[in-house]
Amino acid sequence: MPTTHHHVTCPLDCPGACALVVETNQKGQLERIRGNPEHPFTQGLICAKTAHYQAIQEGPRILKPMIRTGPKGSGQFRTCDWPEAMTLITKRLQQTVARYGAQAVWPFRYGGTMGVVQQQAIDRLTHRAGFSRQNDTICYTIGFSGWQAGVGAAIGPNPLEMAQSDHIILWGINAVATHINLMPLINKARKQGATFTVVDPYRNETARKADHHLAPKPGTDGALAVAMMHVLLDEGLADRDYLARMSDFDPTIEAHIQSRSPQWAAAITGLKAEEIRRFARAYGQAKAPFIRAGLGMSRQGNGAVNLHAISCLPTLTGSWQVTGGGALFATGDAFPISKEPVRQTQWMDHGDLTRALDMSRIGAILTDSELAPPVKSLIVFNANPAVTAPDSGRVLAGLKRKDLFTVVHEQIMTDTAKLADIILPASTFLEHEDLYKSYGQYTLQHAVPTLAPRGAARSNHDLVNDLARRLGYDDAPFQWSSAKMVAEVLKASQLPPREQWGEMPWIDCAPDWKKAHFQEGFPQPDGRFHFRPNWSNSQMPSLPDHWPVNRRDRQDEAQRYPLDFMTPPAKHTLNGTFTESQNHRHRQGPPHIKMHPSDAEVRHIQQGDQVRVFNDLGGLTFTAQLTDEVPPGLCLSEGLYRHDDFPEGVGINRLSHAQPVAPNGGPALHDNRIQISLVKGGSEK
Ligand SMILES: Nc1nc2c(c(=O)[nH]1)N[C@H]1C(S)=C(S)[C@@H](COP(=O)(O)OP(=O)(O)OC[C@H]3O[C@@H](n4cnc5c(=O)[nH]c(N)nc54)[C@H](O)[C@@H]3O)O[C@H]1N2
Ligand SMILES: Nc1nc2c(c(=O)[nH]1)N[C@H]1C(S)=C(S)[C@@H](COP(=O)(O)OP(=O)(O)OC[C@H]3O[C@@H](n4cnc5c(=O)[nH]c(N)nc54)[C@H](O)[C@@H]3O)O[C@H]1N2
Ligand code: SF4
Ligand SMILES: [Mo]
Repeated sequence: MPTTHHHVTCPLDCPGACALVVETNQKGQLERIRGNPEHPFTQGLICAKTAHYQAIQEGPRILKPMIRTGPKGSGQFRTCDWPEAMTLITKRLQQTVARYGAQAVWPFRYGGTMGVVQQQAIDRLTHRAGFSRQNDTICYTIGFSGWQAGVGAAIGPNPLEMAQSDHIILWGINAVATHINLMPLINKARKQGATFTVVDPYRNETARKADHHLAPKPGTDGALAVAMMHVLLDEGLADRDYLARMSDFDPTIEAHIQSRSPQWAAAITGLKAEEIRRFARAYGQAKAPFIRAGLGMSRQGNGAVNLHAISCLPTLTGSWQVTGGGALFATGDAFPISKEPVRQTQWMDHGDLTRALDMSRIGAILTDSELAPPVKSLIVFNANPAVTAPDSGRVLAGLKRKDLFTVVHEQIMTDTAKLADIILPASTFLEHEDLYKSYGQYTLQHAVPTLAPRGAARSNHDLVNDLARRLGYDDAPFQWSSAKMVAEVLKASQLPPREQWGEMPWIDCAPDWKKAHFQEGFPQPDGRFHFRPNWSNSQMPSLPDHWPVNRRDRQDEAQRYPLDFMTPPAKHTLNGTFTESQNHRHRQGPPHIKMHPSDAEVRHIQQGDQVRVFNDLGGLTFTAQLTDEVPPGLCLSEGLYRHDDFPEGVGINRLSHAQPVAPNGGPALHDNRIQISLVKGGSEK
């Protein structure tokens, strides 16, 4: 049967934004998804998650609007048609607005799809109607705050240059699981003799492939980076001319770094002083060392401070100046994309600026009896906060509130959808149009639908426009098709219209070499890299340093909960996106916690035992996996699970604190403390 090839983009919240080739058969059915070999960054390689996206596309999707019939959370719904659901939603939103004001409505959205047109489509209605806005803190805020403090913006050398580096350092990024397309670049560089180092508290799959693995304690990278700077200065490996020309480096900063020796850092990081010295030398002696800093390392109470300290290293050595050298945290600011046509921020001002609610604190916000006005209506797009937001205990208490009217627009029956009053069927990326930026590479891509929507599924764009019109807003952007929206975005961004892009649906938005390497200045007001971060929070250290504010540093908690606990992504799932795919769930396996044999032994725990993992927020039952991939004192569980994967009926974020991290908020998802005990005679409720 003849096969048709369609060129689309992976929409998932992943730095790759891979270019995909989707094969359909004569009947228009999905046959296969693979990487596009023509795309400069994808180069034909995609992860197994998206290669098996069929399990979502054709799996147990939500196909029709549904209205709750039983008590909240009972899972009892009846299907209905769109007009009935939309009429009801319109009426309920109007009631909320009339009684409590527009800010009592909270459209909650995050990263289910990363497309420019679909992801934040609701914002234009939020702004027009004066609903509560959202602070998008859950993922990027902490890391970006650290990067911005030094470099100034999320741009840097093209990741393709990694192939030309002679020492690649993956720092707090588990690329094999979360950014697979880095691996061929690393392999290419290694064939030419490059060294590959991973800095990560545990021996993850990426660390297993490295030449060197440094495993500092979580939240101690600032100490490691400053001690490395100490060695670099000491041993004449700093580029003083570059420092004077391109940064605010001065004798006070130098004296501070001189006071932070490898011995000092050894006591904090748990690394040996000699190990730190060796790493610093290898870094300083490399001609083109490339640091790729991940988001994982920023999910700590002191994450912003640590990321800033790391970004000082290529400035100290001047390695920004070399092809294959420098550092990269994210690429998003390089795209000359205006989201104005989608988001319409000019409507934000309603006399007073509407309030912005912190998405990571959804639990606290929904259960706050003092909040004025309270959140009375919640519309969830592109997100599964019941699973992905920290402090699940409170999130669930909030979502279960009888007086909260919740609409969830979803592809699959997530734990959040189960708690909705009305569920609306969402189209997948194969069924709707969009433009895709990336936060890990530099192409802008466009994708048109390749498959007909299943059931009555509709895109975010179409749903938002329908809802807006029903609420009485007939402004032009609420009339536009998604194709018109794409055209408007390109026009506002002063980019060529789609027809002029050529055969493949992408254009290169990479900054030119000089800009990417900051040859003519850093994106800071004074054009210099800042060793002095000038944090808005005066508690934070004024120079690169170790900042002991993590949970381990709090005496009371450290004693009661003696183990560090992290929950980084799993290889075969992506946040909550594949929770309804048996295929992906099977690959991930049931909830297990990695612990060092010595931590298990003192607790009389053996491989495969059921264990109770708990802290002040609550407890969960896991299967113990004894392994020296984690050092003594650190436990971790990879990936997010469905609530019913645990006997307690709550997911992993039951154990995560939601306290905002300085300076700009965001949860320290990999900075929690726990105690573990053996479950005798089965699991507890
Ligand atoms: N403990 C712990 N918690 C974490 C993390 C961690 O490492 N540890 N990681 C955090 C991070 S980095 C992030 S970014 C967040 C992610 O948090 P979320 O954004 O909530 O999670 P996702 O699973 O990416 O996407 C949510 C949902 O969007 C739906 N969806 C996909 N496409 C569409 C669409 O076009 N329209 C609509 N309406 N829905 C769609 C998917 O089916 C999915 O259920 O989770 C955070 N939570
Ligand atoms: N397979 C898969 N891929 C994904 C995702 C997924 O859930 N699954 N999620 C996507 C999303 S939304 C995001 S934001 C990215 C995140 O992807 P990454 O940037 O890779 O971030 P994480 O996976 O959260 O953490 C990476 C590593 O940081 C380490 N780490 C934690 N704390 C510290 C620390 O203090 N110091 C150091 N040096 N390392 C530390 C963890 O052990 C982990 O191995 O991945 C995306 N890709
Ligand atoms: S690596 Fe990331 S962007 Fe690429 S296909 Fe997989 S999830 Fe999508
Ligand atoms: Mo994320």
